[in-house]
Amino acid sequence: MMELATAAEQNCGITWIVLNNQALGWPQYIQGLEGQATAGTEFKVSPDFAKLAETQGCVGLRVSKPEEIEGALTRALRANRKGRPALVEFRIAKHDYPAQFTRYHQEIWGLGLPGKAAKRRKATGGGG
Ligand SMILES: Cc1ncc(C[n+]2csc(CCOP(=O)(O)OP(=O)(O)O)c2C)c(N)n1
Ligand SMILES: [Mg+2]
Repeated sequence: MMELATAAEQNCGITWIVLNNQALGWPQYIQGLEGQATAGTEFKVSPDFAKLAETQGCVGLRVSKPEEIEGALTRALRANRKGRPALVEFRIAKHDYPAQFTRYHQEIWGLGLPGKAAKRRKATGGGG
């Protein structure tokens, strides 16, 4: 996170996009696919990234609805043009994966299919 202050110090015209789903979404998705408990992958508390950016001299913005996207990006780019870095935090859905994503895990990784995943884990020494 200290790069925020450095970027402000150096007047960098850059924007960070943070996609915050308050989860380690992919691992949680795999836990679900494997019928495991979804342990340690979901967080009730996460930093307010926009505020965090503000405290370090950057412009911090938060997007919670699609109609806020354009305004936030316009503001971020306007700040960038003046040499002020910006961070835009998008609050996004936890799992928004297409059906092909499940097929990929099943066919390539053997996840969610009894026996197959365990065999693969043994062969490769893990995953992720
Ligand atoms: C350097 C490294 N460490 C650990 C992992 C294992 N890993 C894969 S996805 C993931 C969690 C990613 O969480 P996030 O960035 O919030 O993305 P999301 O899955 O929610 O889209 C982890 C720890 C990895 N791929 N690379
Ligand atoms: Mg995440």
